[in-house]
Amino acid sequence: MTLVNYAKKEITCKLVYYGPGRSGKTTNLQYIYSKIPNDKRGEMTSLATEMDRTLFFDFLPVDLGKIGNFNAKFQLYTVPGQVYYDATRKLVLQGADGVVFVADSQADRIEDNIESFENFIINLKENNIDIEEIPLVIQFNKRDLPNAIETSVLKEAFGENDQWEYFESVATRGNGVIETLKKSMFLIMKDLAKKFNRKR
Ligand SMILES: Nc1nc2c(ncn2[C@@H]2O[C@H](COP(=O)(O)OP(=O)(O)O)[C@@H](O)[C@H]2O)c(=O)[nH]1
Ligand SMILES: [Mg+2]
Repeated sequence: MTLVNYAKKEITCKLVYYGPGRSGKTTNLQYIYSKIPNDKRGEMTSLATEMDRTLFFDFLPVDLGKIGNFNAKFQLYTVPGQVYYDATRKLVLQGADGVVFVADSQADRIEDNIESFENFIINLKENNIDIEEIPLVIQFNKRDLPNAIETSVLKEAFGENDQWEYFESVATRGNGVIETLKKSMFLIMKDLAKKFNRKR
């Protein structure tokens, strides 16, 4: 849910990184954290297990962009991908203004991607978010691995939609990470402008 603070001229948006376990969501946020100047970001909070898998979520506030004369702040979250953390995923998705779905390009992960995407659709519904309305960027990650399958095959697996944007990435090297983030922020701001105009 977008928060607008008129006194401080500030708009706060929520961007959620969704996807199956180990697809590279936390790696995306770590790279973003490393690239954003100190004064434009808060601390990254990760609640992880010993195994370095995200237990609850990662959280990174960034302070970027302007909408009119308002400062736009983005709160970046990741969800835990493992099947049994569904309640946490649903909670993190609550009030999302946009989603980056991080898919694992490896051939043996295709089922996991589809399962996670189906789970995403269910959790959107449970949060009363319309999949046709929410700004969505699908990121095909791990393009560096030899068993990465063609993006056209991956696209088909998700069901193509004209409104969605697609990016290829190698999150460990940072390739495609900032591009994905920028596109997602752009779509969210465009969507917000549309909503504000509708209200007037
Ligand atoms: N080869 C390769 N490994 C990656 C890439 N992105 C992430 N990883 C690795 O995949 C594992 C899981 O990444 P993580 O970000 O924790 O996944 P999450 O569960 O989605 O948060 C880690 O060992 C990462 O270093 C990538 O683009 N290429
Ligand atoms: Mg993680």
